[in-house]
Amino acid sequence: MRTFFKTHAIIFLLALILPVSSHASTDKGVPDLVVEWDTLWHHMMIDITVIGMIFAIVTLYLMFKYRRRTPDEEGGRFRLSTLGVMGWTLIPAFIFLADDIFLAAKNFEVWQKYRNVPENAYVVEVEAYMWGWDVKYPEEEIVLTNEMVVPQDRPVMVRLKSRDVVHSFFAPELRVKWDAVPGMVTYLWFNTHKGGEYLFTCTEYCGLLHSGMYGKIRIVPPQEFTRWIEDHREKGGKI
Ligand SMILES: [Cu+2]
Repeated sequence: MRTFFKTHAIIFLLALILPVSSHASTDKGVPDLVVEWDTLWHHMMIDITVIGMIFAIVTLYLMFKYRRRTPDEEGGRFRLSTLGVMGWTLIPAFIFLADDIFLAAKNFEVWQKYRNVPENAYVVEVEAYMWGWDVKYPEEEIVLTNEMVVPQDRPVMVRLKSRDVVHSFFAPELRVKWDAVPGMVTYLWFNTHKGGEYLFTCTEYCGLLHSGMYGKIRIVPPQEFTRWIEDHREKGGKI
């Protein structure tokens, strides 16, 4: 029995320690939300799997060991010592609780980064409506519909508004999602390390054409972004 608990402890500790080493942030000290979320997600998956498997194996083992061997067999007297009872109750409860608290703390850490916008963030305003998105560049007087162009290697803050009902801005690959609520200005921010096109979509059911309420985020190199801004400013903003 002692080796059994020892194996428990070792597997459990390994599950807790291993993913920690994969934590990373960008060179400029701006946290990488994609890495942070994924690390937390893997952490939770590993912990749930390891703990779930341990409990499933123990349950199956006990079910097999104490199975009824003949149809008329009656259960015999079997009593655990006080220490045994305490051990079987407190140790599993402690494992669950310790892991829960550990994950909650990790969660809180990621949450802080998620809600604290880096200082040098580029600000874009997004107004949601049934059924589309207006993307505004407050300093440039440029307005796009269902499209956002942002510079690479600079965090982007999105100020969210809604013209009518509750919508929700979701960019799955960038690991960000937040509600756009009428009468409120909410916000989110994301990293732009990798250039390319990313989907953003509405994830709050908002009526008939909710499923068609999506657009793309284009992350382009800084020089290209400056050129793009100048180009559209000359055209009088509206596109
Ligand atoms: Cu919507």
